[in-house]
Amino acid sequence: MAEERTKDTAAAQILKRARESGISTAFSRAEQTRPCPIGSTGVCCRMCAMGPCRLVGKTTVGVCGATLGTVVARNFARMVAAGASAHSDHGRDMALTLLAVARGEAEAYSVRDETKLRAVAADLGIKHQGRETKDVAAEVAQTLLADFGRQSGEINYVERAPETRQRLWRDLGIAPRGIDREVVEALHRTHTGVDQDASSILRHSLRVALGDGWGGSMIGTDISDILFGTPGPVTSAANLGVLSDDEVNIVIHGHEPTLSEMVVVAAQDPEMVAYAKEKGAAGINLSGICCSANEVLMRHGVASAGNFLHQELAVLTGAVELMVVDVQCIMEGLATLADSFHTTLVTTSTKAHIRGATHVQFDEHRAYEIAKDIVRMAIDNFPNRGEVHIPREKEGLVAGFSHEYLNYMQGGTFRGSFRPLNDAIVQGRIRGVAGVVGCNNACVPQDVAITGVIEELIAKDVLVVATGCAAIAGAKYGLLSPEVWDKVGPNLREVCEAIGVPPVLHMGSCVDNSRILTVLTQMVSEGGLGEDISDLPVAGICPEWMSEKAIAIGTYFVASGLYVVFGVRSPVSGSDEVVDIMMREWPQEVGGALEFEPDYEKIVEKVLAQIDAKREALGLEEYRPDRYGASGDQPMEEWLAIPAGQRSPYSRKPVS
Ligand code: SF4
Ligand code: MSK
Repeated sequence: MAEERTKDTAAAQILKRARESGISTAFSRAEQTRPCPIGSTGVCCRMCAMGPCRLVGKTTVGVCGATLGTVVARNFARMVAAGASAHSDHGRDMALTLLAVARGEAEAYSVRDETKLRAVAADLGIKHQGRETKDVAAEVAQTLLADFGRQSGEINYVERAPETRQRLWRDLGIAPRGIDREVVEALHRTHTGVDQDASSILRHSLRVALGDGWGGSMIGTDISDILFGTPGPVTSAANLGVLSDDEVNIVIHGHEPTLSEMVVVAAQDPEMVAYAKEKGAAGINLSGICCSANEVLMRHGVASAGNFLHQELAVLTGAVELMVVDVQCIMEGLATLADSFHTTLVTTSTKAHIRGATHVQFDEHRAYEIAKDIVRMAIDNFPNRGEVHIPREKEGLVAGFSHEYLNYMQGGTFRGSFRPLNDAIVQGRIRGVAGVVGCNNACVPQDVAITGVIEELIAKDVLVVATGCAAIAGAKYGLLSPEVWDKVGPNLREVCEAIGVPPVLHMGSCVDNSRILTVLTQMVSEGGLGEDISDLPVAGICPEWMSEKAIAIGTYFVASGLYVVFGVRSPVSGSDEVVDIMMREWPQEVGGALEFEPDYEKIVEKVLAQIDAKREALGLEEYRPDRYGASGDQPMEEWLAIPAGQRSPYSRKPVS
């Protein structure tokens, strides 16, 4: 039954009601739709009209002679290219918005974090002292935009990586030239009759992915911070219980923060609140799904109604007046579902139309006006609300751990550093660090692997950083709340309490995985943990992945030197040659490996083995549980006492 496909009791209640009413959801459709056993292992090639060629049984090559290795590698490379395109197009839109702001063409926006703007300008070698903000912003936007169409040389942020890593990329010929160029070349190479050597195809997919992580995604994160503020810790809540039974519920879903930021402002506009009351509502309640949720959660404390598989469930409560979406991870099934309820589904991007939805074209030049129109549509829909079933489940959380804030937290404004974290790792108080990232997947029980991995790792003194839907999953079970201490190993607990951070750090949305790259780089430059990212006792995990973006993220972490393991199933299991390249050739070339393992307990074993092997290679003290454990002070609480709108990632004093 569909309700057995989740660990979440709120989801199970809604799914039971849906089943009894005969309404289909991704959960029930996943029961009926078995994944194609051929396509899911990567051995189906449909690159030309002599196929599709399915390389199964006695068929070991395609009509053109393409081998299993070539076919599987090509399919994988195309996943990386599609994922990188999604992140990078997001980054491009952010850069175009910054340029419009600098030119005075997008009045609703401004540069909210001038410190970050000038830090980015300095990184790019742009003179910023004594120059007006708008001029610096315009040059930063144009310089970063040039990285998309660059034909030769390297994208700018390659230079942010540790020097050893930069040299390695250059020696291997995988330093990305232009973000778009690498994607186009991936599509060219994988066209029929071009690159037909699995190693070569996969090496290029590393280059494409680097253009995402150190390019499009990093640009997306930096410019979001410049325009909307660099996050610092915020308290909030997650799960369907954040929906309100007496207010107008607007759910923001998708990825780009340009529209959602404006909806946040419009929903607080006294004119809109008064209008909602006129229509019989107690007010306006905003919440988010997926990464739009993460963006407004990190910056404004807007509650999250849930992760990827919660999008339909929110509508099924009957309490959502309007769901506004932009791009990525939006299920087409929402349109049909919304028809069965009073919910209005609003699409806003030129790139993402859904038949049956209401399209309101977003334009950053008229952003606030459009956001108000959307909020008004939601309010007008409130009187149409019928029966409502909102589960009570919601858990408190702390989110908003930008790299800047972590730096500040470990030493203040003048002595900010990663020294305390590095020292704790060197001493064995923190065993290592794991990134737990990525989606939900309707083919596996919702949240089981994500929360299982997080709980086992923090119990064994591994600090977890989380992004995307994995972060929301953790939040729904209280793993991002300061009350989680009874589940944390004594050594990790001591360090986290002393520094003042929870054991699971919510670092943002999918593009914000680039924040993890920045943290890793700073851990290297802080010293004591080797010369390169590949030396660190760190691993990446994507327990319930489903999107091509997740594959691109995993691949850029591998190319940056990490061991990365994905759950669910392997899209490359059809070729031993490809598996061998990812597990044996890549470690020799880039120091990272990519593995797929459906059993989350085995994932934990593999990650701990990897972390311990890195510790040993660094000559660090052997990790010994129960050696430490006395708790320290809790400076984060001091910070959280500052009212939300007055917090800065650079100071523990209120800013006006
Ligand atoms: Fe078949 Fe080769 Fe065409 Fe692929 S490219 S569909 S393997 S003939
Ligand atoms: S939203 S890519 S389901 S993490 Fe970024 Fe969640 Fe995966 Fe989409």
